[in-house]
Amino acid sequence: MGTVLQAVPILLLGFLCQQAGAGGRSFAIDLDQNCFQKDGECFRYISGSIHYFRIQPAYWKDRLMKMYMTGLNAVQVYIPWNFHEPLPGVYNFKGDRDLDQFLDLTKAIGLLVILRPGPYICAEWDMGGLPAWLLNKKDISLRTSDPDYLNAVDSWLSVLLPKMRPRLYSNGGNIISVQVENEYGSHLACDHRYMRHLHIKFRLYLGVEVVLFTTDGNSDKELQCGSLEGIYPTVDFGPVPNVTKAFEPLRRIQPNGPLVNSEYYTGWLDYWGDKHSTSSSEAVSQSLLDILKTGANVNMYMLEGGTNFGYWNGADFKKMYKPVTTSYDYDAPLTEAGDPTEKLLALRTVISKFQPVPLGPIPPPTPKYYYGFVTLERVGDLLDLLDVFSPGSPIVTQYPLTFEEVEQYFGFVLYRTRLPWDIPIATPLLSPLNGVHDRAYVMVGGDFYGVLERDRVAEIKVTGSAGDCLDIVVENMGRINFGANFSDFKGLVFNLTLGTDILRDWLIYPLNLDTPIAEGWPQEQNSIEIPAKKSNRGPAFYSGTFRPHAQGDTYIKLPQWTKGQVWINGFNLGRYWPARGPQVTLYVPGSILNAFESNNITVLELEEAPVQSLVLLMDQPIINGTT
Ligand code: 6GJ
Repeated sequence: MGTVLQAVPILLLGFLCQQAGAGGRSFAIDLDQNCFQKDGECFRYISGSIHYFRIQPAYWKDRLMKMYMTGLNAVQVYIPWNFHEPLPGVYNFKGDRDLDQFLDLTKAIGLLVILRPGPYICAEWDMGGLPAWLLNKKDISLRTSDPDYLNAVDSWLSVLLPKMRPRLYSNGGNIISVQVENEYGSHLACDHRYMRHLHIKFRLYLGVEVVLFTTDGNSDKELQCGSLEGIYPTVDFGPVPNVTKAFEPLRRIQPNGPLVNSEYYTGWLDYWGDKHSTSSSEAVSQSLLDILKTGANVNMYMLEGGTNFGYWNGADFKKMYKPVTTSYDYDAPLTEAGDPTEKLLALRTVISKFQPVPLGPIPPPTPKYYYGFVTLERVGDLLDLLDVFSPGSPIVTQYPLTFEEVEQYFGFVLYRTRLPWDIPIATPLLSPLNGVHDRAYVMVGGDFYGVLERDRVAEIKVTGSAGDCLDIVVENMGRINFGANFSDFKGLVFNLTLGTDILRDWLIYPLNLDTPIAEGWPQEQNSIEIPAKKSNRGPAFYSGTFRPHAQGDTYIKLPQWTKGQVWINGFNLGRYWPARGPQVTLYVPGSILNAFESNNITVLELEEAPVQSLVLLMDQPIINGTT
């Protein structure tokens, strides 16, 4: 039985009202004075976005301190549902997912919090924060009143929101407002039953006092669809020539009350293969000045971007599939490594014209270390390591299944079949319906033939003999996080053909790379007999060790490598792809290193490794390389 849209009984609402304002603290909207009211006084927030899920916990305090010293009085915090509920009913709030620890730090430092729990958050994060296991129901209608979607949302909110209630400002905490959904006006469904359902749930768990708001692009159309009676509307826009004009659509639907720009873009995101995005300090400072002059409230998106560690990056669809890079530097005022920039100092000067900024210097950049070259040894082909990474028996199926159907949501899956007949002449292997999501590394008889790529390479020519293994390692490069086609299934989502015939009878191997590597593979495993290989092409593992003279941040560069994944001490740093750019180095937080001890580097190269398998640990980032 799906969720019936629940109406909160009037009695219950009455009870909730009695709870309002306990302790005399209040944060509310003053429609007469066009301001927020904090404890009865007009209050304007100057906030910045920071994503705890893109920064190692050891550095949370450092970043928040820098934000406080910049003169911000609030931080805006997204909560990615998929980061905390990796499987239905399985919750993780530990370690780098310890949301309570992060929020405690914001309060201890004296920052207010603008909370954005979604359930959808966009954020260039996999599937916009929605868990991929929702796609186990193939025809689910995400971000609508689809009962299966709402059931999962209700279950998640029943865990998350009660944790947030004691942290609300009126209950003695520092959360002053909570956003419902995210830019719903940009989602074609425009299903207000869904938004009303969320509104009821947020009120049920958070009470009637907390300020609830929506955020939408600053157009009448987006605000029309994205806003909802009873929830305060806000907009987002970056540097503009005329801020008053930019706020006009908001004023048309909200004539009174505080003006809010919930996402004032201080930079922009990067896609693999595009130029690194930058946004001038002058333009960003000027529009911030103009926004503050109007008396508006503002949140700078991003104050610090951070990193898409592991496989967490999202993607957009702009005429073609465009995955976001590992670095989420965003050309933000604090760099990916949390270092203050000239842009930060310029924004601090602007802020100081409107409210006192804390005395004293902004904490300086943390030291970056050059640990030098590390030689890696070839461990072996991925195809020779299935007993390590896919110990269970393969799934036998006539036609390919998606990642979601085999319940492997991130990383890689091997699809294996056998050539049905001799193909002495190079014959097209192709996905007629562009069904490789997202990149496929093709081997015949163990020899690497090349890559199929979504929206870019739909065909590759192969030869071989009947019975040869045709192995296709498919990589999930990140799920689309914005726009309409949301159910971004991964894997071979449509059949492949060889020549004109559909390939059948597949073995599917879900590949769990991260658990063995986190447990010390290959360095700490007993020696493994792996056949030597003459070629440096095709998916293969390399590993090495180094002994850093400090426990400080560094950047790993993989010169002449092509594309792959890199781990240090079992921590998945993310994707490297210097062959595509613009990102060339990956940020390595010092917190994952062990000074003066042996540290492990493990690399999965997917295409072609250099003859000399060296990597370099250097003290400078390169995220604007050639593309
Ligand atoms: C916001 O909408 C979103 O709310 N935004 C962006 N949207 C443009 C989508 C590109 C086609 S880019 C940066 C921000 C974040 O994604 C934010 O979560």
